[in-house]
Amino acid sequence: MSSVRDQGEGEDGEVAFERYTSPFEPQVRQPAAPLRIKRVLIANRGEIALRIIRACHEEELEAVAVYSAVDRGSAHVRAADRAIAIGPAPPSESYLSIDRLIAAARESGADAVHPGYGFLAERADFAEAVEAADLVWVGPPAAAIRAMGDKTEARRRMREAGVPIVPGGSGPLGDRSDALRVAEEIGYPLMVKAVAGGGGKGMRVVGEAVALEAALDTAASEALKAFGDASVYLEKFILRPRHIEIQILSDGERTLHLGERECSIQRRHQKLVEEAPSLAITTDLREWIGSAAVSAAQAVGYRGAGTCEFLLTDDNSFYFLEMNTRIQVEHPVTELVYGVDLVREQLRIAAGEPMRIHAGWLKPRGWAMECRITSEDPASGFLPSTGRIEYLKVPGGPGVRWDAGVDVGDEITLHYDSMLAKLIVWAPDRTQAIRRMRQALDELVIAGVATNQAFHRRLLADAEYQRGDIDIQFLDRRPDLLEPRKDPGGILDLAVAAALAEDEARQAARPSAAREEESSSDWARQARSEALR
Ligand code: MV4
Repeated sequence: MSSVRDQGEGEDGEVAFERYTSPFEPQVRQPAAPLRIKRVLIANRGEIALRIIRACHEEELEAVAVYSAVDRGSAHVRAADRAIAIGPAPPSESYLSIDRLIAAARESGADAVHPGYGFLAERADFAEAVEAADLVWVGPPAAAIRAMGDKTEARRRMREAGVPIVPGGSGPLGDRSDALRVAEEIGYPLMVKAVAGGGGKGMRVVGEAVALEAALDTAASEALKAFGDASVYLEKFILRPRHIEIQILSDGERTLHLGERECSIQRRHQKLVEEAPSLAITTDLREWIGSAAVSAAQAVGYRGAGTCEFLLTDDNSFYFLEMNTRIQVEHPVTELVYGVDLVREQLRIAAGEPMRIHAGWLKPRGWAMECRITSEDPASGFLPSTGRIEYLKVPGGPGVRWDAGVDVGDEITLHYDSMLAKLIVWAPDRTQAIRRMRQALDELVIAGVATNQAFHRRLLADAEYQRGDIDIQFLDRRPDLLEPRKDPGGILDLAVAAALAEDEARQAARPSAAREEESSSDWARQARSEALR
């Protein structure tokens, strides 16, 4: 079944066999015995809660959902075996409340807790509270979360483990003269970063010495506001790198990597499209960065699924940035090219089972891409939009996966993250994956709330993107992809206004009984403006 020839390439590199749909096949063995956990509480909402519930059911585990007042009718609540109300809409009183989540686990008789991503996923104190309540934590050891959460501590550990880090300071900065001295050593341009940071908060680029003091002040106050810790450190600024991350899995005995994800397509630190593998990575480079990531995980005693983020430059230098000690939003692209269910492996590892994968079997096959569909309107600077999902047509067909936590009738509010769904495709190569994604985006219809769907269509149609000419500044250079086509003369707007006015005049002239209902005239209006985008 899985001889080398079947896997796509013969030993001489010739293509022996082409796969058109999914590479998902038994790279993993079937469970030998029931797991020692039986019932998992999912301390999350939306698509990741649903994703974890599905994995639980495949492992024959019961799934307990939790929900805030506005999530009572959500898909994750309906999919679970049981659901427990944990409070009102504000996250601080529900999905971020350690006490309420532990109480819900107790009440439901759960014996394990999966945090998903976001919310409490990377809070070492939550991991400890779960274990103190005699529950199995489906995540890495609290000590590993803590070590990676402190960026200068992480850098120190990485240096000791021989993992390449960005040249820079060895610890938090002291006073002004200390900062100037370290800065001269590193050279400009450099970056001021928050010790407690991550995800881009409390970060400043400094081009020359005169700008250092102001940058230190703003970074420190931003860091204090965001993390309650004002300490900062310095790093050399890496120009135009790619953002490459490596998926790690460890059962405490063995630590393996499952290759890279290319995450350079982002706007203001929010990833929009991810793919696996990366065009920038050869088989050799994959093993070099992969083994650096394995060393990084081992250096903090990692267990479970995790991701090491790297910056990769044009000359193939790579630098460890940080480790995300959780399952990530973009994990599906790795699942599709490696044929491994990462969430099931997380559950099995947490239950004390060995991983069912082996380094020798792990070889990326084909190409996977993910578009994050958010309720953000490119036409208004990506402002979050709200409303009821009035209509939803989900794309389908071979190699198309739709991971969503929302459904028709759901109200999209401003209480939670704006990601509605992830559209993921797999195809035998990148060109076909792009084609498949474009077709899926053409099939997708979401009405009632503005989304970034049109942005994804512009991006995937772009020649530069198709060539793979990307780095983390790609979208900064291409505002034309972010904003819909501008209509400088306003001709289109005028034409639409004239057509609508004429239409309204005609309807007003009709007998009232024949007049369309209000909602359907809104529909028509929306359809017209969509068509003209
Ligand atoms: C950098 C960098 C360039 N040079 N560090 C952004 C979030 C945080 N994880 C680290 N980040 C960066 N660190 C040095 N020394 C550029 C970024 C960066 C970035 C990194 C990954 C993905 C997107 C990014 C967008 C802007 C800046």
